[in-house]
Amino acid sequence: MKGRPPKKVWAGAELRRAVEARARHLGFDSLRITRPDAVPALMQRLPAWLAAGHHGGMAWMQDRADQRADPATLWPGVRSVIVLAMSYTPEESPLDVLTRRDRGAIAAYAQRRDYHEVMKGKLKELGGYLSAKGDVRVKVFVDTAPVMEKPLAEAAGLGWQGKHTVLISRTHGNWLLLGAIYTSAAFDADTPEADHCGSCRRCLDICPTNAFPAPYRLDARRCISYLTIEHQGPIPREFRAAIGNRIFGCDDCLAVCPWNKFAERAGEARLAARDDLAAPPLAELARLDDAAFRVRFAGTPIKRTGRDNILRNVLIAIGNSGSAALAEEAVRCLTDPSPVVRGAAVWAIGRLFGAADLHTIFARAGTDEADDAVRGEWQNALAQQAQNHP
Ligand code: B12
Ligand code: SF4
Ligand code: SF4
Repeated sequence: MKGRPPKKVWAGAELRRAVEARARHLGFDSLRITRPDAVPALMQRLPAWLAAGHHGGMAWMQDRADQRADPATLWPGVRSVIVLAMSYTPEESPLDVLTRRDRGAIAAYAQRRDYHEVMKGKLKELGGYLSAKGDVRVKVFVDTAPVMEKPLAEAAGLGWQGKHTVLISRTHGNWLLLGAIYTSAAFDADTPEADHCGSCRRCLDICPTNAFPAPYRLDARRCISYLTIEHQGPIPREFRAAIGNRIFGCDDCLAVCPWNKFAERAGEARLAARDDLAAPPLAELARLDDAAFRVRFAGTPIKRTGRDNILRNVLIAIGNSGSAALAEEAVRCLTDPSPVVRGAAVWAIGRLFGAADLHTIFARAGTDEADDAVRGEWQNALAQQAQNHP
């Protein structure tokens, strides 16, 4: 009896071509390959960043830092790292919405389906394909694993880390989302991309909170993206005015990068932007309870930040709006069950009402406040008014 012909196992350039074709078919815009030991500098740079406290409250950045800095510590079987990118070039400049003070500004990457969901499925599919065709082992990562995607992408030649620390490609600008596949397959590594920032410093100069202690370094504690997405509890007062109407993330340093003029349009339909997230009215967002919040932001990265933190951000935007109509929304939020929401409402009211009104509102809705932090916000708001109108 004749057996089946032995399964053909692909390797090297032939395997790479097959994987590249499948990646394109799946909607990836770029694929490059590097070796796991391609960025030895990470072993010093990540600990230095952490030691400076630049990760703020993101304690998970410290967990497994050794694995983050070294792919082979995360998975000893890795011989090649495949880095993939999907483009999400926005249709309009993300800076336009910043002048519409009654609207919320949402970072471009979050105005669409959660890329974790979109990319994870596709990376798994690609990893499965590679594993089957090459008879090799694979591990797939997007964002949440201890993998440093930007330096690996730079080493693989997908682009370079600009002075704003984000990866820029010559064909897609900085509007790229990254993912990685670690594999036991031995591929030839691609050539790293060189730095093309030159003397430009537009991204450093536009940052509203001065979050870059030096070019190529970011202090996340000062970054509006961190403050509005990751930070738990009240946002430090010193940053609230500078946040403006940004309610989720910030695109300022990305939007001004001159390399974006070469950005090709996004190809992956599942990453198409949702119109209702381009400039949502703050008045609408301030009324979202937990259930309505989950419906409104279903499937987007915003959902993970949670209703209370988003309402906190919305109230800060209201405080920066100068709008009497929105001031009433802030007054309504003084009875919100969440102290972080009430505290932000007090700050907004302190910015939007004069001294007499502020005292009246305090007498009506502030004297019974049980939460220490919210009481502190009242004291601060009343003291500020006393200073402004002695
Ligand atoms: C933590 C994190 C954040 C933090 C910290 C950001 C940061 N710059 O590290 C916060 C919450 C602020 C954030 C914000 C954003 N993020 Co984010 N984030 C991450 C995450 C999970 C880890 C990044 C990390 O490892 N940071 C640690 C630091 C140490 O790494 P680093 O920036 O590479 O640091 C380098 C420099 O400091 C440099 N360096 C240090 N010393 C020296 C000295 C010299 C001389 C030189 C040249 C360099 C140098 O070397 C370090 C190592 O390469 C990644 C996903 C991932 N798993 O990689 C996404 C990721 C970086 N984020 C992403 C995005 C889209 C954003 C935002 C644009 C979202 C938004 N619009 O609000 C902003 C961008 C803000 C900015 N300017 O960085 C994308 C970026 C894609 C890309 N094209 O690069 C990623 C890759 C997610 C993804 N899967 O696509 N993010
Ligand atoms: S995302 Fe915004 S706040 Fe953060 S570094 Fe860039 S410009 Fe500054
Ligand atoms: S804005 Fe200029 S300095 Fe900043 S990343 Fe882009 S090219 Fe580099």
